[in-house]
Amino acid sequence: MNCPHAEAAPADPGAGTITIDPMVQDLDGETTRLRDAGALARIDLLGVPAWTVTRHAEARQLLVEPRLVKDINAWELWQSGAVTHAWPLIGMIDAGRSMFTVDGPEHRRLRTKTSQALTPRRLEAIRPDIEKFTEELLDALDAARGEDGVVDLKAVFAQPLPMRVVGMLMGVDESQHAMLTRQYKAFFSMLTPQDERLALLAELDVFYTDLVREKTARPTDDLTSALIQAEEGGEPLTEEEVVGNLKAMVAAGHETTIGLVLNAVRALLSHPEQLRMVLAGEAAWDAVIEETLRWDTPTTHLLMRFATEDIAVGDGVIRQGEGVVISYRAIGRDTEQHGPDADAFDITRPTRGRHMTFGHGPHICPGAALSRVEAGIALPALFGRFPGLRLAVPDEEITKLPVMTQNDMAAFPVLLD
Ligand code: STR
Repeated sequence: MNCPHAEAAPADPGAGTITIDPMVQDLDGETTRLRDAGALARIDLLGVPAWTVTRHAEARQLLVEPRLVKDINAWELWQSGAVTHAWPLIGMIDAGRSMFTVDGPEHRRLRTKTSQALTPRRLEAIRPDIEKFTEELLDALDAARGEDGVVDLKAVFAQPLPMRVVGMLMGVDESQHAMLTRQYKAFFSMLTPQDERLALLAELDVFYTDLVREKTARPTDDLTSALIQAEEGGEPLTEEEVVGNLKAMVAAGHETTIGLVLNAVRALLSHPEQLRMVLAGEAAWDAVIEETLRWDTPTTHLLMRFATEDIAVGDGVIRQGEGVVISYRAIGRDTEQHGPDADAFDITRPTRGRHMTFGHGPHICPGAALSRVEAGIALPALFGRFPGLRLAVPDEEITKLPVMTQNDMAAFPVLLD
């Protein structure tokens, strides 16, 4: 195969292949097509072929499969030079050495400290801080109302809250939050030219390396300092490893929780009877959070894992050297797992908690409990302060950003009362 992401028109991906739309014009349609294509589907990612897993049971199998690894060097298209840094999605895979990119015993070494810092018990200590950030941002929301009463719930509330939380955890100064938000927005957007994306990633590397050096010289009470001081299995993490973990934590902690909060608000506003139930105390906020995680996952596609041997899945085979994506949004809509009405948002659904949105196996999201705490504070506080909250535009006018891996709204204009 020659350069698959060349400027020229992409080669015909072939029959049975689903082309993932970089402009995300019809996410629900794409999710349905993926689910209906079978447990293992062929996809095209900007000219690069891959497999994706679209069903719960098969994903569960593959996520504990030791012959499926994160190391990009196991990818035949990378080894052959068919995929290079010119491919716009390369930053999702070639993200530096961290718990996100390493498997096996080394992975455990890279991850232990972080997962220990994010247990439900440890998180109780920062609950008051999250509550305080939430109240401050609700005040900001009130104040940001335009002449017409409209305010963007994303820009003013859902986006800054997780950044403040992960910033506090990792020791990133508030003066840097706006810069990071801007950089990640450009990183994820497919409208950003690839040379700009590579340049901003290099800038972020400098920023995070400086931060790690600063925390090495003057440790403070944050997870970055703890990672620097950690000795897992007698071996301290290298600077590159601390930087990698810090990057992964900030990117993941910031980006995904925005989606969780906004998708929950959107689902409730378009299902008023269920909103009424929660506000009347007839259903729990936890039920809203779990059903949102299942029905409208913040991560649409997780890139990527590579087969070190041929692996049989369902009635297909992933060949050695091929790449595998996990399509979490389709997995949440699996009718085998959630019943024939899997496409319906229903907070009373018995299987709402039996989703796999945080993954499974060794790489299962270490921030899962944190995101539940954040959403569990933000949602009741938002509707408590503004019980008449409603969309300022028809729901169909809410558009997705051109982001291939994340489920990201462009904006969420609301009226507060
Ligand atoms: C973004 C770019 C970067 O510098 C580091 C990472 C590693 C962690 C990744 C992150 C990425 C993209 C979003 C991810 C996150 C882990 C969880 C999050 C994939 C590649 C999810 O969307 C689940």
